[in-house]
Amino acid sequence: MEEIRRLLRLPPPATPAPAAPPDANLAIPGLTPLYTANDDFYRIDTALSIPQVDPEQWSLEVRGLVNRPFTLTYADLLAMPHVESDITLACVSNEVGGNLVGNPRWQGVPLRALLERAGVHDGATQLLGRSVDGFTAGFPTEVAMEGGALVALGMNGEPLPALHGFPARLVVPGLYGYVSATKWLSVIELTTFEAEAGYWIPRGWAREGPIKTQSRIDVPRSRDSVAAGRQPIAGVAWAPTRGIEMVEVSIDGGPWREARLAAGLNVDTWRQWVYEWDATPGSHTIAVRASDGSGDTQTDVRTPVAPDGASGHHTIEVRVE
Ligand SMILES: Nc1nc2c(c(=O)[nH]1)N[C@H]1C(S)=C(S)[C@@H](COP(=O)(O)O)O[C@H]1N2
Ligand SMILES: [Mo]
Repeated sequence: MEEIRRLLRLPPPATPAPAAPPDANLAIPGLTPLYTANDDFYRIDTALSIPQVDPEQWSLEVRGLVNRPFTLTYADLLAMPHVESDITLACVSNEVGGNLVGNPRWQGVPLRALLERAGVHDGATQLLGRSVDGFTAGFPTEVAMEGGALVALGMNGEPLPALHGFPARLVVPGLYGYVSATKWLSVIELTTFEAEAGYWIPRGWAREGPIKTQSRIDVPRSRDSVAAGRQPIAGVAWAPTRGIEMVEVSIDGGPWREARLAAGLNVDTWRQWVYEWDATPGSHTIAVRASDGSGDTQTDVRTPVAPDGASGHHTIEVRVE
């Protein structure tokens, strides 16, 4: 299957993503890159072996509470106008400071275009994605209608890697993957939340999964030793659909001081940030918090990842020599 995939060419997007502004990338060693490479992108799978889907045998069905159900082949999807967009995807199981988050450039067909073609009934409150492997994930139909959500066929300029859902998956800005990002997608079903719950819901996870505003310190690493003097503290912060407005850093429980934000790509992606610290010898605690476009600032209340995502400030310890 990898042979077939490697020979495929995605069409040039009818709506390309804007080029990243040059000041979206802070050139700081150790800082997370603005775009996450496919090979570095985190993976979450319930399937024990990765589905190997032959795109010639595969199809995508849109059905359920719709006026005009239909089925598309991979060739049909390639022939439709594609949109390119940068969307940060995060896992609900990401611990504060964790790595289960990434920011690729996706390419695909707007989910809304498929729903408009199908004619969704008023009572269809839930859009449930079904995978060839039996996985399901559901989210409010109105989120799909707001636009931004994609049936993604491409990731960073190439067909989706098998590990990330080839030939097609859903990507929905602002929602954790467990309620939205169905890989190896085979059915888009318009239904209700009462009729059927997605895979993770009866296993103790919240029915709705908006991504919480989060920030992470990448530089320095926790328990690093650094030299006294000017030392950048840098990382990324994300609040998909709301955008990041401010990032602040606190040293040893002192006052919150504003970090410098790199330019943003759009409200759906993470933003790099840096704070120039005048490091003095000794042991120090560094904490970060972000404020989003709704004017909300990250709470310092620590909650576990279940049922709806971790909260709290990422905090690290460093030694200054
Ligand atoms: N078919 C299928 N799709 C899935 C999953 C899965 O286990 N199976 N995991 C979901 C979860 S929990 C997340 S966070 C994202 C992760 O996508 P990735 O593996 O490409 O990072 O995919 C979602 N889609
Ligand atoms: Mo996840």
